Amino acid sequence: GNRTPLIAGNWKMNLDHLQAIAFVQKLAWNLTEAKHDFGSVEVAVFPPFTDLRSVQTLVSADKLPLAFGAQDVSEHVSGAYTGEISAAFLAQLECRYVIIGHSERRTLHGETDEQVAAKVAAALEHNIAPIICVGETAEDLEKHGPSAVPVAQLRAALANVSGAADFVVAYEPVWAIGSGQAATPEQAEQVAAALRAVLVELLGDDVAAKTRILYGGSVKSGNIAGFMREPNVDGALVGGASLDINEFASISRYK
Ligand code: G2H
Repeated sequence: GNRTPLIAGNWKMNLDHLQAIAFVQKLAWNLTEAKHDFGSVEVAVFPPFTDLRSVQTLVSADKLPLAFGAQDVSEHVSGAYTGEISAAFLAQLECRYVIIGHSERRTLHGETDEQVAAKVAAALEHNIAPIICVGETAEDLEKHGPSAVPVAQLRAALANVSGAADFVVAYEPVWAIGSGQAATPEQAEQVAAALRAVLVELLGDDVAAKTRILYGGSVKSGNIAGFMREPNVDGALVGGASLDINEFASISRYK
């Protein structure tokens, strides 16, 4: 297809700002040494909020070919929201992306579909591309089949989106997250195809054709190639394996 694949490293609550600087420098060096073509496979990291200023400074000073973004954003503009981080703040830090609605936010912090939709709108307002996470639990899978819950979550997340919005979708089956038990490429493709059909229906052929759909959940260097062969899978959201420089570089160089 004509979509540039995206390999995204979700660090979760790992690597402090000094570790982040060393990590990003080494990752960029490793990939550059290996002559990675950043134009044909985009590589992005998602550090904790407190690392973003350091990463921004390093990336801009050294002109590193890496993209970066945040792991969450507030749905509010500003005001009395203790502990929250606005999309405007992330835009000032030059975040290209922001992960929204990760299953850990939904499960551990009770984030609702409505909040996800509001966060998506807040990010787009500031020209930050949301990475909208959807996925079913093992129980959902048993009760409703493979794509019903992710499809419903995507519809809800796009409630405030119209026209040619720039965003990414990440399909992350909850049963595959951090479990070592990834979905099969066929399972990922089945749901990714259903999600793309939702994009066609809600936003039209052009948006559906250019929007990247990532697979996430126990992605490693040993299983990435299988996912990337699927026509509707355009990259990966990588958790645990994104914390190892060589492993993450190998995933980025799956070709
Ligand atoms: C899913 C994924 C990254 P992991 O949470 O978002 O993590 O690769 O560790 O399963």
